[in-house]
This record gives sequence, C-alpha cells and structure tokens, in this order.
Amino acid sequence: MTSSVLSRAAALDDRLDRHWPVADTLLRRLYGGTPGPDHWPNRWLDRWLDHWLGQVREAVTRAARNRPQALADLDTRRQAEPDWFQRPDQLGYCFYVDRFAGTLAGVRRRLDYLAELGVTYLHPLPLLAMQSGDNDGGFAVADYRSVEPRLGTAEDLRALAEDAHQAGMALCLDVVCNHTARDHAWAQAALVGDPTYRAYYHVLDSADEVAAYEATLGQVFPKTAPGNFTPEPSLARDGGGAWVWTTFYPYQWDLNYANPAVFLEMLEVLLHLANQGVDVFRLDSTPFLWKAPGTSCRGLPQTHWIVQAWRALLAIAAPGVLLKGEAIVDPDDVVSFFGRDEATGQPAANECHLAYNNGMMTALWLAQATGDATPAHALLDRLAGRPRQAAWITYVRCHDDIIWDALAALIPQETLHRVSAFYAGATAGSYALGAAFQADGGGAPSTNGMAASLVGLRPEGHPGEADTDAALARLLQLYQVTLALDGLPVLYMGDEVALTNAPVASVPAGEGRWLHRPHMDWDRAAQRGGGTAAGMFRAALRRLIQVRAGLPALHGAEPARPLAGLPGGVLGFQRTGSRPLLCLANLMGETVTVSLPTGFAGRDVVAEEDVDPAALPLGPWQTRWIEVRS
Ligand code: OTU
Repeated sequence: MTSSVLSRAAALDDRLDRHWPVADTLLRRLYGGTPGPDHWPNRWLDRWLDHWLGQVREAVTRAARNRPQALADLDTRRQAEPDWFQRPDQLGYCFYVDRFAGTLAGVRRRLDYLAELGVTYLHPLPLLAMQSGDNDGGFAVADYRSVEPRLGTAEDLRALAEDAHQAGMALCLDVVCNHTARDHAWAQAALVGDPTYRAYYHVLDSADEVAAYEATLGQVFPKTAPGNFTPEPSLARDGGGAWVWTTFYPYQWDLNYANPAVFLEMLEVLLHLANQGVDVFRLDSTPFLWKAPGTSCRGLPQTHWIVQAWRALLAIAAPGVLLKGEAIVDPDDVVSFFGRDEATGQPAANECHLAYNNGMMTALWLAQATGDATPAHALLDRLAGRPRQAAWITYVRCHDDIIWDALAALIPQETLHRVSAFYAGATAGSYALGAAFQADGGGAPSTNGMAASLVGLRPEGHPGEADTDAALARLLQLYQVTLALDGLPVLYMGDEVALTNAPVASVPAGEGRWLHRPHMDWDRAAQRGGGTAAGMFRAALRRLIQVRAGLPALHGAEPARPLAGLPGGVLGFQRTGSRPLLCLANLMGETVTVSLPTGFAGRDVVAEEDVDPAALPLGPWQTRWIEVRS
C-alpha cells in the first residue's frame, strides 16, 4: 500500500468516527420501533434494524473507497476551505440543457461563455432519464443512473463534471428525491403486483383514507393536477381500491420514506452521482418527504432527520459535496432546512449547506411593484438567524413561477393579489408582461415570465426608448441588490442578455411555466457593447459580477442587515466586514436624495466615484454599492 492509500483510509476512519454516530442516531430514531409494512416481521425488527444499518454503513464506506482520486483531492481542498461557496467570487448559472445548448456535449462547448461571465457553479436542470411524454421538465425521473438519451450519456455527464472542475466550476444536479416517474422500474414493478416495490410508494386502499388526508393537505397544481392522490386500479389488493400519493402530477409518485429501503435507495443514488462528479445536490421538493395523518405533510421533523442523515453520510463518503434544500415555503420554515441543534433548538449547520432565499426574491419583486421596501427590510431581520456556515442561494428568477403565497405570513393577502395582478399586466400603470399561474385555495395566483418581461422589456426593445431604459434599469436593480445579499447568487439562463418570454404559442396549455423557459438566443448573446439592450445589459451585469468578486464585505457568512431611517421607496442594507458596504436601491421612477448619518466617507464602487453620504442622490431605479471609509 502506498502512503496516499493509507492516508485516505485513515481519513475515512476519522470521518466514520465523527459522522456515523450522527447518522446512526437519526436512523434509529426514524426506523427503530416503527411497525413496518406487513411483509416485515415485527418481532425481528431490532435485529433487522442493526442489519440494515450495517448495509447503510457498508454502502457509504464502499462509495468512499471507490471515490475517484480527482474527486477525493477536490474534497480535501474544499475541507480546507469550507467557506468556498460563500465567497464573493462565486456565481451560479441555471439552465435547461436542451434550451441552452442542445446536449451535454453542447454545454461543454459553452463553458467558455460561462467562464467569461464569471460563472463558478453550473446548475443544469434535470437531465436524468425521464418519464416519456409529459415529464414536468424532467422532474419525473425514470432512472437515476442514466442520462436522458436526448441529452447525452452517463459518460457525457462525467465529462461535463471534469471540464467544469478544470474550469474551477462546481456542478449542481437535481435529485428528485420526493417522487419517481410512473415509468420508473420501481413503479412499474409495483404495477405488476410486486409487494416490495408497492411498499416504496404511498398506496391508499379506500376513498375515506384519501379524503382524511386531503382534509389537511395543500395543493401544488390545483388546476392542472388537483388533489394529492391518483387512482391506480392495478395496485389494488383483495378487491379493494388503490390511490397512489401524487403531490405534483399524476405521473410523479411520492416515495414512502417510512420504508427504510427507500431511504437506502436514494442514498445509493446520491453516492453514485457524487462519484460521477456532482458537487451539489438540489434536493427537489425537500419539505414533502415525510407524511403523517392530520398534518400538512410539509416540513415534518422526520423530513429534517432524513436530510440530516444524508448529510452525515455524505460527509463520510464525499466530504466536499453540498446539499441544497428546495423549499419554497414561509421564510422561517426555509431557515429550518439549514438545521437545528436538538438540545438547544437553536439554528445549527447540520442539514442543508444551501437553501433558496425565495423570500427575498419574492419580496424584491414585490418592492419594485409597490415602491415599498418595508416588507423586504422586515424579512432581512427574520433571515438573519441563519447559521453562519450555511448560505442562501440568492436569485432573481428560476424555472418555476414566483409563488407570492410563500410570503402570506408577512404580507396582507390583498397586497399579494395586487402584486400578482401587477405582474400579469392586469393593473393600471403596470409595465409587466408576465402571466398569472395557479394558486391554492384563494391565494394570490403565482407569476410566470422571464425577468426581462416582468420588468417590462418588449421583445424588440431598442435602447434609447424611454421604456426600454427604465425596464433595463429595473432588471439591473434586481440583480445589483441580489448580488449584494448574503449568499451564492444564481443567474437564470438568458437573464444576462435580458432575454424575454418564450413565444406564447410555444407554451403548453395548463403549464404556463414554459413562458420563462425559452431557448437561449445566441445571436443576442453575441451582441456586445452599448448598441443593443442585450449588449448594454450584459456589460453592466458583467461589471457588477467583477466588482462583487473583489468586495470582502460580500462574503456570505454574515447576513445583510436592513438600514433604518430610509425613505419608504428606498431599499437599503449593510454588509459587514473589514470594509463595510451599503447597498441602496431606489425603487421608484423619480430621483430621491438619501441622507445617511455622517461621520464616514463613502465611495460608490461600481460608478467609481466618491459620494457624500449626507446627501446622496439616487436616480430612477438606481442602485449603489457604497463602501464605507472612515
Ligand atoms: C419543484 O418545485 C421543481 O422546482 C418544479 O419544477 C417541479 O415541478 C416540482 O418540484 C415537482 O418536482 O411546487 O412550483 O416547496 O414549491 O418543490 C414549484 C417546494 C413547486 C415546492 C417545490 C416545487
């Protein structure tokens, strides 16, 4: 044995010592003593649990030993710099593979374009083998171990990871862990009567049981996929009925995590993909993993234990890999996905390393529509409890709708409805070109549309037209504020060139989210300089990204703190550090002058000019990053 093999083995032992007890405790709590489905002999449960935990430990140890050396080296570097994803030079980019570059091989050829923009984190949306026909943009996975043939092969995925790593980029992949496609082999086995695989899903035998659950459940797609259960007569036993749990579309079957076999299967998926070179797992629909009667089945304690156990186990097998929670829920509930200390109940960094800051994203859009920064300021206060080692994913747009109802605990319903109508272009004076999507139970309809369209950019917009300039100023503001928040900012494909909505005729009936899933416009991306809206916007954004990378105050550990005493139409917060930074954004179409307490000098680090904090003008939708100098 060489010394490097020996030291790898010693490091693995060390990680087992540290993280196995955590996983063991969580898994015993989850699966010890719970009566299993009828094919597990209860009297053997304790011995069975020990045996099963042995299998879990074996899976993790095997994956650690099989981890390719290049990835083990990356782990070592990341362990030495555990804040790597919080640094201000980090920038993500999220895209559908086919719409951005056709195939995975095409993506590899576009890495130069992304590197030039400053991208360090790639998030291609689902690309694993999918349900045939409708598949929710790939969020219905038919096989977690192969790539969708249209997009490439497993080898292409490994090659993309390698190229990304060479270019200093991390690779994030969706793990659709809450449900499989109906096409998945497990679901297909269940449909032909295999009891082992039937027990991988939640199958209810009676309409009464369905009704009892429905009484406390919300609905994600109330119009296009009403209810949470889908009749599947082939799953019926003993002449009864059969309804399978489908939180999302009828072809997305929710997995039954009360069955330990499901936990282990998904762990094996994570371990497999980690060893293909995936650095970050976006755990799709994280809140939904555990179900219990009489609850909303969102964010239950067991769901947190599952994610915490995955984290501990990945820390053994692939210690450089991160978990990203996808919970588009009330901001306080989102914070809980970073983790919590059992004993004290205080936030602790023991669950997801990353989570989407949907609250601030939504509050920012709301702030621009209403000209009122108050809710965004209140939200910043609430979000400051995040553990310092965890980071937000900050973003302006993503592939989903903007869900106004996620702010229902903070903002009056009437305001949410008004903002929703504003972005659908349905209120007087609205510049927005979005569309309303579905809402649950009388809530405000969520909003579809590309960022550029929501800020009012017309597809054929030419610079110089007043409305184009205003639209671009609003778009730049959304990004300038987002880039100054604490977290890892992720650009949504096309936003860098102010790409507008997909043609309405291309949007399938009932799935309005395709409005903001256009094909990348490479002609637009080739436009440089000030002659066109796309060129101007890209240059301005590129500049912000470059400036950001050099600002120590924008490291993501410490949270943004709201500034008090600003005019209502100005959003402002402070980032601390050796050289503190103020971010000030005028949400209105008229110039305002802000007066900050004097006693310090300021410099606008984007415009590169000294400013007087006592009388600071902000033009229409202007944002400034002011470095504080004593
Ligand atoms: C996610 O979103 C994906 O981002 C969607 O594209 C999928 O359709 C969906 O899961 C099913 O796989 O409801 O409107 O709190 O909000 O999981 C988006 C989390 C969604 C949910 C989220 C879901």
